Amino acid sequence: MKTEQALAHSKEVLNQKRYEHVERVTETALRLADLHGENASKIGIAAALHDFSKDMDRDVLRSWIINSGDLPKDLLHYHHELWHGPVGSKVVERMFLLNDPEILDAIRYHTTGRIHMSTTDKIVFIADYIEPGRTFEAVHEARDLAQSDLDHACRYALKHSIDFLMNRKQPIYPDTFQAYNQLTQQIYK
Ligand code: DGI
Ligand code: FE
Ligand code: FE
Repeated sequence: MKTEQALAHSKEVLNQKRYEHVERVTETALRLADLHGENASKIGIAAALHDFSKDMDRDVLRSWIINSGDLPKDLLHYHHELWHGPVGSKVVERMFLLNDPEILDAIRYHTTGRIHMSTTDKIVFIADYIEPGRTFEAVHEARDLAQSDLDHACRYALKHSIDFLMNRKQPIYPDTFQAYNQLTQQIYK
């Protein structure tokens, strides 16, 4: 599969606004890959498919989590916004016979992050956070950091997501804390 084909697949299942977001995330991810000297082919596909399951019905997402052997059931006890990444990785694996763990994991963890994120995970995660359509206050600093250092940028985004959720009295999924802790310890050791 190529990035262009992956985008076409997403276009078929997403509403127009969501698809335009996916296009911007893909462009941003490709630019970051180039900037940081990473091979862009898998990063482009992962970015183009990262929200593939975002418009799926909530009950369908729930049943994928219940029925697919290796998705953690504890997701069901957290915000339903967290479901589309893990389920999306399973859906594209099944639909397109995609079996590359680098691509599937970047899709799976694009919302929460995880401990020891791969470079592909980090680029898709931060591209989703900083794409040009994002307007929240922290985005400016995150954009600057993403130019120079992906670890700093992801740590900054995770910190702001955790702050944001805590201020709204929302729980934090453990993968998000683990990603934040690991990057913080790595950077400030
Ligand atoms: O799918 P997108 O809208 O492009 O972005 P996303 O996949 O990053 O979705 C993020 C939403 O998930 C955001 O509104 C915050 C919410 N959320 C709920 N619980 C958690 C969480 N985000 C993180 N990182 N960790 C959580 O525990
Ligand atoms: Fe998403
Ligand atoms: Fe997204």
